[in-house]
Amino acid sequence: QTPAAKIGGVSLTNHMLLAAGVLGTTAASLSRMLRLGAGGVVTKSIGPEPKDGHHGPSLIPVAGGILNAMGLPNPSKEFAEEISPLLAAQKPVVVSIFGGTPAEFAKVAEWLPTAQAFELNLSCPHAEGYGAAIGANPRVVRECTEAVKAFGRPVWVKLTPNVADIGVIGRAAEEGGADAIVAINTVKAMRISTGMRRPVLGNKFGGLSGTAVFPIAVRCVYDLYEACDIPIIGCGGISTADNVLEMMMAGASAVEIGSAVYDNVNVFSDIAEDLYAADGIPAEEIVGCAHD
Ligand code: RRO
Repeated sequence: QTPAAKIGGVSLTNHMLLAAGVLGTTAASLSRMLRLGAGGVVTKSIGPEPKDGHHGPSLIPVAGGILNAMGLPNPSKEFAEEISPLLAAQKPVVVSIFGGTPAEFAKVAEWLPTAQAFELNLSCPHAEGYGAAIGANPRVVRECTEAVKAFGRPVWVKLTPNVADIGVIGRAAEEGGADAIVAINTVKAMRISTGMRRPVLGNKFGGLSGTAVFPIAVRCVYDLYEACDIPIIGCGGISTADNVLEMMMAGASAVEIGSAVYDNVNVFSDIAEDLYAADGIPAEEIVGCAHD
């Protein structure tokens, strides 16, 4: 049994969404992940102008995960148009958007009048002028949230772990009217090639995802559950049903899965088999129970 769940204003077919950025760059791949068992999907982030991204190498496997500095590559308005049939079909598709100012966030939101919900990317660790560069400022987080909330759709705000107190940023999103918080985006990180004597990534540093960051994500969700009164969606290194339960115990009402999809495209249905065995999970008893 895979219970449907309404989280942060979005009706999901189960508690697990595809995280932004991973296999979310085309309408076809988003549809495929829904067919393969994702309870919802989040698109690759759409920005106010087309962007090529950083020069390579832009994604490398490291112990316990993946290090990336893609550089927010996206075709901007063209991608908004590409996914509009999917949105019109009322699929559980959350549209990730980014900008450098509240006005730029609003510009992108305006292209997507049929979006089920927006996920504001205020958390990419290697995006000058975007992402964590502005997502560490509570005032900016509140203003960007307000600017998109004005379109009358549910707004989720994805946060960076690369701040001193993630609860402060979560509260700023909540004050701006956010319907949910997503935590976490990738952890700022780098590797150096000892043979080449230079950083491996073309951008020098990037963001770490995968099982290595799971304990960081659990801590962030735990902190946010104490600080905020809106639903939290846990993200970061989840690859098993037990990881999903642990995230829920920290305070997550749902989760997003990214890196694990690279290893196993059936990860959603595989986890669902364990998570919903017998009578499913009593989510209302589990969420936040580690705080009791
Ligand atoms: O495109 C990227 O390089 C990227 C983004 Br937008 C993000 O939010 N997080 C990340 O690790 N990479």
